[in-house]
Amino acid sequence: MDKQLPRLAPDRLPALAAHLSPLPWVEPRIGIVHLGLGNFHRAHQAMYTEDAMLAAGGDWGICGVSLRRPDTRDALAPQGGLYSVLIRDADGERVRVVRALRRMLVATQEQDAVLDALRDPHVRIVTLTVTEKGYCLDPRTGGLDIAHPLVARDLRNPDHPQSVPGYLVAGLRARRDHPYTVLSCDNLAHNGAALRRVVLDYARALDASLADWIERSVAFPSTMVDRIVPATTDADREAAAAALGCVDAWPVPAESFRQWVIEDRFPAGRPAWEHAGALLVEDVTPYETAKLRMLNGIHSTLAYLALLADIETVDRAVAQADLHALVHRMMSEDIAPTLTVPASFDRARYRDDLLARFANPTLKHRCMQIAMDGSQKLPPRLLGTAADRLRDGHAVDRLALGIAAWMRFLSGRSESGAALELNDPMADRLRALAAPGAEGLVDRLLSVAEIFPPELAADARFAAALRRACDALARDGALTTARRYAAL
Ligand code: CS2
Repeated sequence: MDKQLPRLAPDRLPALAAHLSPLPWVEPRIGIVHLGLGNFHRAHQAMYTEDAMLAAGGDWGICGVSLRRPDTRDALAPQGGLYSVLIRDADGERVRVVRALRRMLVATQEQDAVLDALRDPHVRIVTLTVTEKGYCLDPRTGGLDIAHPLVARDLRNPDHPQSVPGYLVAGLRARRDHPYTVLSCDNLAHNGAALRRVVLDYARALDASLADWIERSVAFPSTMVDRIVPATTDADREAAAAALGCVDAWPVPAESFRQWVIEDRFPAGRPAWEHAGALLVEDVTPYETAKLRMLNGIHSTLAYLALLADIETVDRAVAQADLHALVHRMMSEDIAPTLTVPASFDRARYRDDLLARFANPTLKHRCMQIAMDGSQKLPPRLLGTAADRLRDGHAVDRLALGIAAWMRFLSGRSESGAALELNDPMADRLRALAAPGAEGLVDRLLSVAEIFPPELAADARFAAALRRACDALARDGALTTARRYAAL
C-alpha cells in the first residue's frame, strides 16, 4: 500500500463526494449503541441507519462497542469513525464512505464509557451483532446458560459485566423510567425473543422486580438481517486506497444485495429505516425461517463439503457442478417445502437469487469463515429443517449430508490431507469426540445435547441417514457423494 497516501479522515470528505450520498448530511448525536462492531454491522445496520438519517433526519449516530478486541477501534479512531464499504457485483465495484459511526469503544478497556453510553438518555436503541455464542444461551432450555463462565462471573459482579446479558441489564437498571429498545441482528431463530429470554433470566437471578419491569417495559423486536459480508483482506485495503486516494485501515467488502426485515416495536422511537429499504412488519418469522434455512443452511452445507474437497471460496463451491446440483435440489425439495411463507413469496425465485448471490466471483467469501462456530449454527440452519421433514415422514438424506460433512470436518483434515482449523466455542469437546475416528462418530456427536435436541438425536431415521452420509463421504469423497445425493 502506498505509504504516501493520507489517512481517511473527516477533513478528506470534501474530496470524496463521489463516495458519499449526495443528500445533505447533518452531523447526528448518538442515539444507538451497537454491541459487536464487526464487518457485518458496518456494512448492514450502520448503512441502513445512515441512509435513514440522510432521507429523514434524526439523531441516530452510532456508538459502536467491541466487546473484546481493540482492533476495529484502533483502525477507525484515527479516521474519526469513517470507513468505506466496497460494494461488489459481477459487473463492478462501488465504494461508499459511511459516516454513521460516531464513536468506538472497547468494553474490555473502557468499561465505564460503555456503561455511560448505555445509560445516556439520548440512546434509545441498543443493537447487537455478537454472533450466536454471544447470547450465552443454554440450547437445552432455550434460556440463559447460568453456568456460562461469563454469566456466573457477571452475576457476582453485576456492576462490572463482561457478558452480553450482563451489559444490557447493567444499562437497563439505570434507566427504569426510559428504557431502550434492544434489537438483535444475529442469525438466530426468533432472535428478539431468544435475547429477551436470556436477559430476563439474567435479571431475575439478580432482582425479581427488575426482571418484572423489563418484562413489562422493554421491547425486543426480532429481525431478519441479510447481506453477504466477507472478512477484510489486504487486497481490499489496496482496493479502497486506489478508489479513495487515501488509506482506510479497515474497509468492508460486501455484495450489493441487502435486506432487513424488522418487527416494528420501538416504544422509544427509531430511525426511519423504511426510507432505506427496510421492511417493517408485525411478525418477522416467515422471513427469518426462509433466510436461515435457505441461505444459511445452504451456506453451511456448501462450506463443509467444499472444505473437505479443498475448495476455498463459496463462488468456487457453487460453480462446481455436483455441489451446485446438490444444493439446488436441497433448496427445492428439502427446504423450501418446510417454509411457511405468504403466497406472494416465490420460493423458486428466492432459491435462484441466492444461488446467483453465492456465485458472485468478486466477493471471495471464504468457506472457513462460514465453517466457524458450527455447534451454534447447525441447529437454526439445518436441524430444524431435518426435524420438520422427519415429522412429515420425508427422507432427510441430503440434509444429513450437510451435517455429516460438518462431522467429518471436525477431524481437522481435508480429503487431500490439508489442515482444517476448528474455530468453535465447543472446539475442545468436539475435537475429542471426533478423534477416535469414523467408527461410532455419528453416535458420539449425536449425544451432544447442546447441539442435537433429544427427540432428533433419538430418531433412528436421522441417525441412519447420518451414518450413510458419513460412510459415503469417507468412501467416495465429498464431490462424488454430492453428485449421487443430488440424484437421490
Ligand atoms: C454466513 C453468514 O458466516 C456465515 O455463517 O452464513 O454470515 C451469511 O453470509 C449472512 O447471514 C448473509 O446474510
